[in-house]
Amino acid sequence: MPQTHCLLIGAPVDSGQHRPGCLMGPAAYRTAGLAAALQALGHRVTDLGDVVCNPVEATSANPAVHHLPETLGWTRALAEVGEAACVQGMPIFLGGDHSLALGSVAGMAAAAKAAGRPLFVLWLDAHSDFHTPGTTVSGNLHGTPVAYLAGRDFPEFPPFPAPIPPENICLFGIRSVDAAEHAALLQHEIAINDMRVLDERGVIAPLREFLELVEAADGLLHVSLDVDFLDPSVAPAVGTTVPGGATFREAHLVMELLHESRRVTSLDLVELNPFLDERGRTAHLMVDLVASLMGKKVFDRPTRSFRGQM
Ligand code: B3U
Ligand code: MN
Ligand code: MN
Repeated sequence: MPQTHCLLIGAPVDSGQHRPGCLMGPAAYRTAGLAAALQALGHRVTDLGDVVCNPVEATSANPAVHHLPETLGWTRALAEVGEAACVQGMPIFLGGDHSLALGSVAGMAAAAKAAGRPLFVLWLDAHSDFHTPGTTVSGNLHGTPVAYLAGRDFPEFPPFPAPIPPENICLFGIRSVDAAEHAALLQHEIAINDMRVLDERGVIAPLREFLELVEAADGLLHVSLDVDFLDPSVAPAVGTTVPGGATFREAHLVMELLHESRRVTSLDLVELNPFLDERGRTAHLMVDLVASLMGKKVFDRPTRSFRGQM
């Protein structure tokens, strides 16, 4: 099994929403043993520590938008750290709320552009996060990163380095979409695997379809895993719980399929709020999911499927 150099990037971002606690996320992942879990799988781990945010003075035309200077500061800092890290190995961003992906994906897009490779994004989330700073009603910028990476209108932000074509974006697990996001999504050819689709087709077929596109294009794949992708019964430590999410087993299966694809080049772990956790169970589940993504399995079968061996 080829070893990966995993670069842990602490992103204690709390400014993309109102409920305090996500800034404790990086410490919770470290406490739950993320580095040891990766090392046990044979990977090399470098913990780059926590990134520091220098706010950038700015205002938004939308008065609902809050903490814009902090979010701009995180976006810039995380894009820089991420772009530098991905030439050494696989950046794993330890969030922090989902606004951190404004920076993490910008860094990956800049690196992909420099390498002349197409970037694909898999968004595992209850929400579509497709607001712009102009359309958000809550003013919570954690609801905006997919729109930013798709190249929508973000006048307050640096231009996205290389907007990601809609067919390279896959939303997976969504079940909460605001009216403005819904209208905008209909204008884009983004694959929308909402829970209705996953209930009917399961997780395997839609995910394989997307992974085949990545493979055919020899693409890089960024995975953004929001805790609320999971059902709140298995992952309670999140501010915006939405019932009807992925089960424990579905989530592991997604991670195992991603591992088998050998395509994942960067990862966000977002929205964990350890203050809302029950004896660390959500943090531990997230660490276990990363382990599945990085090759942990019950039986180490050499082939993609079991069929050939039966
Ligand atoms: N779409 C809503 C809710 C939301 C988005 N992302 C999260 N919640 N976690 C909003 O506020 O933009
Ligand atoms: Mn999200
Ligand atoms: Mn979400």
